[in-house]
Amino acid sequence: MVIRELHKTHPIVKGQAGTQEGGCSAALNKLASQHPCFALGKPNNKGRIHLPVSPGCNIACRFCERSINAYEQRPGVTAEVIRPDEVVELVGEAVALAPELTVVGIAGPGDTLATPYAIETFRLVKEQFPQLLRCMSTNGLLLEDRIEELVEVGVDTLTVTVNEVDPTRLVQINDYVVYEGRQYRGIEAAELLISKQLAGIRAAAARGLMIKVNTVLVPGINDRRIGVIAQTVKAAGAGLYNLIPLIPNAQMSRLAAPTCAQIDAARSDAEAHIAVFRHCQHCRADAIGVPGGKDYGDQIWRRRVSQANTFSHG
Ligand code: CLF
Ligand code: SF4
Repeated sequence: MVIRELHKTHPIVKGQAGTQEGGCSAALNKLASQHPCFALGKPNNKGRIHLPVSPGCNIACRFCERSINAYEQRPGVTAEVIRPDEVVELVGEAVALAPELTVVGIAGPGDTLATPYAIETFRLVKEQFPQLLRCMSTNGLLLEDRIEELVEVGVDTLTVTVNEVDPTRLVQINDYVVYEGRQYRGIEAAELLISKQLAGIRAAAARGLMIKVNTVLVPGINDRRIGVIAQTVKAAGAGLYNLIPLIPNAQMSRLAAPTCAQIDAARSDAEAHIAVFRHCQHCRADAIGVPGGKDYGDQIWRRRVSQANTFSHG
């Protein structure tokens, strides 16, 4: 029922069959030409609009530094956080300006499931722009718990960030986890996060969602573990894998970013187990346009600011 409804809206994901290998790769091939972050081989020149509606988070990655500014080009940064009731106008404006847009994504600046706004936003986007793919990025802590709602609001593609599958290493990357009102630290937190992420991937795959896993490549912690991580998430139902090189920030500001050789080696390790996406641009949480190509962010956000000023002085 769910898969049928999804196909009715997006014929390009027709044939997707959850964990079944053949169906999964057929869906991946279709997405490869329509979704900028599922392009295998060359970039496909499609675009995404990120809606920065999710300010909070329920875990603490040691490299995370969420910021409100207009200049940094990295995840976790947005010029402003917007409300779900602002998105229909914004997406309408972006679609009129940018014919390349095929995807509405929500990627922060915090976690999309730590607050209710992403699900609320996808519900509105599904009603008003059914032709656009709906893409959500999450740390996966609440993925299994919220999977039915995600299916209901028509999320098509998911990115789950899994930085380790060994709790003794994840403790070096993750500071704490807050789940059901309780804070977990150390190994207990790492074990909880890993088990919730893998259960979430399995649940999403069983519902026919296409899943990409992102791993932040942290030299000295997980750079030699990418084969095991890729193999584990593939077995759970992920169809695609992407490495995000560490941007040294926050508690990890003294670490070195991975070298090109380390990134290449890690991608090869992953590719032995799962298809690898190679065109990631470490997008801002409010990015609009083609990743690595034409960018409409300035036009859209500046216009909003100038309209707001006109209104307030007006
Ligand atoms: Fe956005 Fe992420 Fe969806 Fe793409 S970005 S939520 S999957 S629509 Fe893409 Fe940007 Fe890399 Fe993300 S290039 S950071 S992988
Ligand atoms: Fe930051 Fe994302 Fe990690 Fe949350 S899940 S702490 S927003 S990097």
